[in-house]
Amino acid sequence: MESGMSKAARLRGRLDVRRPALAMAAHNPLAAKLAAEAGFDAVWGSGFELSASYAVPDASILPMGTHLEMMRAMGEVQDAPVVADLDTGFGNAVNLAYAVPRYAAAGVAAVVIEDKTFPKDSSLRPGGRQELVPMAEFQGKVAAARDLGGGMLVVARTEALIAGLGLEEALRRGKAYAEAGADAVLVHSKQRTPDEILAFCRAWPGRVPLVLVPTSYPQLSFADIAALEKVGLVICGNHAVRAAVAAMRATFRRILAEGGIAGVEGEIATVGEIFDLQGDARLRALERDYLR
Ligand code: SPV
Ligand code: MG
Repeated sequence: MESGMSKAARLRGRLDVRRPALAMAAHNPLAAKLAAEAGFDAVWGSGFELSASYAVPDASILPMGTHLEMMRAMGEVQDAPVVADLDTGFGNAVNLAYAVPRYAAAGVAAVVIEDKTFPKDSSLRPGGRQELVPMAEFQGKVAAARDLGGGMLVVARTEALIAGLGLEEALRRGKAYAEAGADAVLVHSKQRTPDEILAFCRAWPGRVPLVLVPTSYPQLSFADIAALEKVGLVICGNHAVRAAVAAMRATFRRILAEGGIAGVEGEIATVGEIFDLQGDARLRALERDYLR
């Protein structure tokens, strides 16, 4: 299996602002495998998706170990680099200093940390609590992740636009985080149009590539983003869990409404497809080679 460091190097080489890498969110290893199979360059180890899969809010409710083990499992079943969403880093810079080597040991290629206070609230939640730590404090977190991350990419995420602090503050923070050693800067927005993000991208001096999560402004296509020549990675932030919820809801309701499972048979994955995704070919090879 390819090491996390090798995946980190591959992802680093893929942060091409003329042809940004594309990451798909995942909440379990099966979703990660499907994202890689579809052709995404990376898997987004989304805190929102993982929280949703436990049916709890994305508000620092799940412990680090739950997220860490999921990142390890996602990396074990497929080859795309895992970009782990560490939220605020599970506390202050000291907490982060203990967390980061564990993510490196789990085979993660990149960590994303955000400049909100711990415990965090979901960026997209209407009326959510969006408070930021002082810029210098977050620079310390970036430095800790860079120094102790064993070669993982460090993506510093500013929530200045989410917190309503405006373009100048978002740019000030983004630049400060790049100076502190971030490999890329994620800038998030929950505006329904891309105007705010486009203004940020155009003003960005380009010292390191940007990362976007266009959930709120889906009208901005990958081609539009590439044309900016500032963005190295685009993250589809929650499309695995939303697709899964829509498909399960429709299937479950239909089975009850139709009084049986025959109607959905042609519309859901076959049992054979699931065997394939479980790695049945490897199981057969192991049986052949070792079962006596
Ligand atoms: C996530 O997917 O967990 C993210 C992106 O951090 S967002 O939910 O839009 O904040
Ligand atoms: Mg998150």
